[in-house]
Amino acid sequence: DPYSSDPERHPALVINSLKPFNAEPPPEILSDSYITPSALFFKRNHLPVPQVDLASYRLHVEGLPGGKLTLSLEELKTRFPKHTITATLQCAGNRRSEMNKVKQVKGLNWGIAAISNAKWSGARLRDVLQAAGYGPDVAQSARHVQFEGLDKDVTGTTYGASIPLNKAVSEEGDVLLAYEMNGEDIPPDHGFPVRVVVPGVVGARNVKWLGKIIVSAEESSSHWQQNDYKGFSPGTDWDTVDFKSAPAIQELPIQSAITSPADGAMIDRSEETITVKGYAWSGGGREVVRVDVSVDGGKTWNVARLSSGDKGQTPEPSPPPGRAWAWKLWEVSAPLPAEAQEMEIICKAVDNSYNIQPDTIPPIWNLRGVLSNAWHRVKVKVRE
Ligand code: MTE
Ligand code: MO
Repeated sequence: DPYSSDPERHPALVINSLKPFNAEPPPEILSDSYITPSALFFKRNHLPVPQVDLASYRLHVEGLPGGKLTLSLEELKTRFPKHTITATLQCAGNRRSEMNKVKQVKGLNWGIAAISNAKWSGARLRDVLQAAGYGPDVAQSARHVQFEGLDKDVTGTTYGASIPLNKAVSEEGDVLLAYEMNGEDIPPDHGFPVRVVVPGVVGARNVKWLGKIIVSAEESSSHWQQNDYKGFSPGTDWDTVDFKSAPAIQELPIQSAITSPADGAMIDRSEETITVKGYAWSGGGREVVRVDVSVDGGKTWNVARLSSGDKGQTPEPSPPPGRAWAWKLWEVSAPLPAEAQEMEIICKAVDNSYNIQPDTIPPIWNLRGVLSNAWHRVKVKVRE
C-alpha cells in the first residue's frame, strides 16, 4: 500500500477521500481563527505523501543561463533572505458540492472549506532564479516556470504544474519556496520540506514536496496543467470538451461563504437577532473591500464587519495595493425577519476591482465543477 506511510491526521477533519488523502475542516472551526492551524488546514493530495530524507534532499533549478543550480534545504535557508507572507490557499474545486446539486460534475465533493489561511516563510523564488542566472534576456524566450513534486503515481509520473514567468520573478509577486508553515517546518501533508506558495493563484500551482524548478518557453506538460483545472461553458459536456481550448486556471475569482450558522440550523424567535459569520477572499492580490449579507433571501442587505485577525488581537497591517494575499473573516448581526419560519441567509463579496460573485450556479456550472463562487446561501429554521 503506497499510502501506508501517510502521516496521521486531525480527527476533526471531514474526509473526502482517504487514499489519496483529501479533507477539509468543519466550517465553524474554519472561521474560528484567522490563521488556520496547520493540522486543520484543508488537505488536497493527488498521490501518496512522499517520504523525504533531508540528507539527500536537493532542489534542482534548470533552464537558466547559469546552468543547473542544486540546493540542499540548508543552502536554501542560508543563501537567501527569509521572507514571510500570510496567504490563503483555495482549491479550484472548493464548493464543488453546490455545483453537483445543479447537475453532476466530476471531482471530489468539496464543501465550503477547501480553503485555508496560513503564514508561510521561505526564500523568494525570484531570488533563487536570479542566483541561477535569471536576467532580462531570459524573459525574451522563457514564459513559464514549471514545478515538479516528489510525489509519484504507480508509473513514476510526478505531480507538476507551472505559473507565468512574470508572476514568478516580479518583486510584488511574493512567490515563495516555503520551508515553514505557521512558524514550523512544513508538515508532511503540506509539502515537507519545501513547497511553492504562489499567492493569489489556484491551489493546484502551489506544488508541494518540490523537487525541480524549470524555466521554460512552455507550460508544464503535466496532466494537471494540461487536462484538468480549466474552466468551460455550462454547455460543454464530456463528448465535446477540448482541454486545449481553455487556459489553465491561475488567479482565482472573488469568493465568500457563510461558515455559521450551518445550513439547516434551528434558531429561537426569542433571540431577535442572528449573527452570521464567514470568510471572503479574491485571487490575484485583489483585496476584499465589502461583504453584503441578507437574512431575508436577498430582499434587504447588511454590510458585514471585515477582520484580518482574531478577536482581542492586533489585526494584520493592511497589505500594499495588489498584494492582498490573505482572506478576511467577517461577521454581522441582523434582526430576525418578522414572522418568517424559514430564513434564507446569503453572502456575497466585492473586491477592489469591483468584481462580484454571480448570484446563482447554473450560468457558471462546468463539467469539472471548478470555480464555484456563486452567492453562498444557507437556510435556517425559526422556532417560535
Ligand atoms: N503538490 C503536489 N506535489 N501534489 C499534489 O497533489 N495538490 C495541489 C497543490 N499542490 C498537490 C500539490 C492542489 S490541487 C491543491 S488545492 C493544493 O496543493 C493543496 O494544498 P494543501 O494540501 O496544503 O492544502
Ligand atoms: Mo486543488
